[in-house]
Amino acid sequence: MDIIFAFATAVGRAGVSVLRLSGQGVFDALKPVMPRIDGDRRTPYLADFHKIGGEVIDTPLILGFAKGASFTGEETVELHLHGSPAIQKEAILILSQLPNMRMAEPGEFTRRALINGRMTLEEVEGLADLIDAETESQAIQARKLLNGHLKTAVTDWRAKLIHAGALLQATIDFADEEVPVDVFPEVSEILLPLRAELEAQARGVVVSERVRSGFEVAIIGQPNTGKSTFINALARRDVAIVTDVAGTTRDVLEVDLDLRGHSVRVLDTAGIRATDDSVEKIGVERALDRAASADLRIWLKTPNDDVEPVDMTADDLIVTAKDDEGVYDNGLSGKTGHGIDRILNHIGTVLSDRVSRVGVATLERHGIAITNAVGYLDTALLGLENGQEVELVADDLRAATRQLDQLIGHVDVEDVLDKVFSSFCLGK
Ligand SMILES: Nc1nc2c(ncn2[C@@H]2O[C@H](COP(=O)(O)OP(=O)(O)OP(=O)(O)O)[C@@H](O)[C@H]2O)c(=O)[nH]1
Ligand SMILES: [Mg+2]
Repeated sequence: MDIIFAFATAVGRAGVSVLRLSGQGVFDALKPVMPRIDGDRRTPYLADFHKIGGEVIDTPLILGFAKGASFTGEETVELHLHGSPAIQKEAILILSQLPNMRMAEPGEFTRRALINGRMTLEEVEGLADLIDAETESQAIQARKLLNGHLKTAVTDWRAKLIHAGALLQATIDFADEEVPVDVFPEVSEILLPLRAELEAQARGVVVSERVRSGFEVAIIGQPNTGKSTFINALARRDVAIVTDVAGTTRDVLEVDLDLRGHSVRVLDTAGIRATDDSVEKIGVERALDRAASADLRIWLKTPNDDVEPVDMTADDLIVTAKDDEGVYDNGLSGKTGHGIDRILNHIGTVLSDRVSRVGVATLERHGIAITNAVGYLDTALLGLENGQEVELVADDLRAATRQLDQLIGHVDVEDVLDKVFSSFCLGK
């Protein structure tokens, strides 16, 4: 296998920049450009790095890892170079000229870690998610995967399915004997709670997608209620045009914020009213659409405006707009900042509550497999109820087990791998 190399740190100006090389024989392979390189010596040391037959470009700190003791499981070297774009370019050029060495593909180090049994598929997915994480809730979710919570749960679910299957099998095996045993109540007693648990997990996946992509919070209300002023206050910059002309905002404007540890996309929308202006009309339609599909709505209401602009849910907020003096308990003033903290706290609480419902399954792939498993369980339960042949019911349980197996990488791993690794950054 080739020796692969890539920067493990972001490329660009920095104090230090770490170049990682992995592959059998990497220490010897580096000798032509680093004569003083010294195997997998435990302690870090300095050694000159020079062009082939040319001058020294840098004297990096060297960390050597023996086979079986590195991230990839292969012999690995880390060169801690100065974080200069010029040195980074030169280093890559020099290494590319050495035999059996090439730049790593995105995710290739992790792929090798998986091949060499240093990581499980679940850990790989968790790592990909963790590297992408920008907010606290995204990181918490990723660490669940990385720490093997899903695997523990799947092992438990599998055991239940296998237990139920064994009970059914017993009725097949002892069918000829005189003792008729009715195992069906016991089997449903195992399967029904399992079904409920799996369904909850599948619902959690939908939320976890939102954790990753960002929750949408729509600001809505009649024209001129201060929606754009409010989003500007949240963003602390002039995102939206503010004028005293009713109907200023037409397009939906989006601002991405890290709100109390959650990734949130706040939407400023056109003021909702009946209008003959064709452009404004489109804006109002967009406002209604986006408000309906948002995770949360904040309605900026004036005291004489009583018509709900869209269907509001229990978590949505109704605030009294332009309450500069702080007269109302639910008041908001984008001008003075009154009420903003209360609104942010509310959004934070609602989202934290939703995030807490995310289970151990967090990726779309998990949701699909679990939903499929629930489908097989439903068929099995229906079969039991209708006195279907026990063999057929047992088949459904096995099919459900196979779906769950996919979660922890027992089957179809290759399909998943390409998708996972393509999302990795270079050098991981
Ligand atoms: N006193 C006071 N005036 C405000 C407040 N928020 C906005 N305004 C004023 O109200 C007018 C409309 O503000 P916008 O923020 O453009 O209102 P909007 O809801 O985005 O309006 P449309 O985009 O037309 O729907 C402007 O003149 C703002 O200066 C507030 O909290 N207090
Ligand atoms: Mg506006």
